[in-house]
Amino acid sequence: MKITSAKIIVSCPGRNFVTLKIYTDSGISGLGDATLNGREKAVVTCLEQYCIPALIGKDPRNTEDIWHYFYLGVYWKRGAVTMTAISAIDMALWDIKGKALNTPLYNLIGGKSRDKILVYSHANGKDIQEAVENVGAEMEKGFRAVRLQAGIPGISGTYGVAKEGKPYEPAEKGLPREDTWDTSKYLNIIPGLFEKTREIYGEDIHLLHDVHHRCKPVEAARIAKELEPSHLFWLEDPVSGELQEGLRMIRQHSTTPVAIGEVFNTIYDYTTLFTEQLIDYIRMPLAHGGGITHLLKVAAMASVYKIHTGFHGATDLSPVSMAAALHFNTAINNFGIQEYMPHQEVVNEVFHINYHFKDGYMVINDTPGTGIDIDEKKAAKYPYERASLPVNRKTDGTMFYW
Ligand code: EZ4
Ligand code: CO
Repeated sequence: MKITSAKIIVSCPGRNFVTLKIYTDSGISGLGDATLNGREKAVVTCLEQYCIPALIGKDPRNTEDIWHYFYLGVYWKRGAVTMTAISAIDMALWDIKGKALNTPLYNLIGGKSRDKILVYSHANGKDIQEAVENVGAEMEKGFRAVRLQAGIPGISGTYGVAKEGKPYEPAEKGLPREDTWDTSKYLNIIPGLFEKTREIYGEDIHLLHDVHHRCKPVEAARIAKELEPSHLFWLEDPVSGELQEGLRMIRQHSTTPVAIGEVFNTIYDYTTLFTEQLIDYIRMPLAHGGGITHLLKVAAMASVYKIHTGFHGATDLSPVSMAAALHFNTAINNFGIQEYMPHQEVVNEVFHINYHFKDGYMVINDTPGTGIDIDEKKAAKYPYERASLPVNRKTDGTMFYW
């Protein structure tokens, strides 16, 4: 079998998605998600100019060799743009492999460890009261795990909190919006949010919280410690992962489980975190962390250190990513939980999805490969629109770093 061509489909059904489609001489094609929120066109260029020309003529079944060809062949290893391009290629090749063997992806990587995938949804509100009410709404929908974020009084536009009842969407059209951030105000609010939530709903719901890398180690240790009585499922991205050592202080002070890595892209971002058992969940998704080939290795190493997966699953990952993740989660033993932020209805016009939500879990069909399809005519109806994630300044105007 040989790769004959590849095409990139950029579409904006409500938000931007980049999809790689690889064609072969056997008539089988495969799909990979190449979406990198706010940097979509950089990945398009990387694929178009550098990767696709080198793919033509290769045997698509050689996923391991092709992964290493692109990882090593670039010389400038790693980085979000390069790794997203490699991830998309890898995902598409595993899709082709599954279709060629007429079997769902999960069968190629271990078969079924489970029939359904535990997912968590998002609840947020402009203040504690609204946020707490929205946890109840998610529980009514059947979710058994909910990520909870609340607006912070005195801070305009808290990241992770929807505006005026709209569904939460991290990127906004145009150039980055500038928000204000004040960590001390944030630290004062969050423990009370969870205390109130537990008071109302009890212990029979998993609660998660995302810090979005906003704390220094000592602040993260404080919030993790103060949240201990609320028994979180996890505290996400408590500090930025640029310094893996930064996670040590949190561990020294609290038993709140920690998840990190939605912005990581290789196993080398995790080595200290694994060997010192500084975290409990890996967030690095298939679309940014080197695809199935690399995440299988990351998950295997994590399992040695009793660490589970908890893949990123925000709306800026396309349904192609979600389907691939559900196969992956079906197969591996050390799966923990999957983030599930439902896409807008219009996304289903473009992507024909093969999974559904039921009673707190996702179920994936056993169509061969990843089993997802794209309607290119519909995709063309929604041209790319520039969108950006916000940046933050402290109340005195300084760019917020930590
Ligand atoms: O900020 O997907 O856990 N989920 C998150 C997301 C991310 C966006 C970035 O593109 O933190 O909301
Ligand atoms: Co996050």
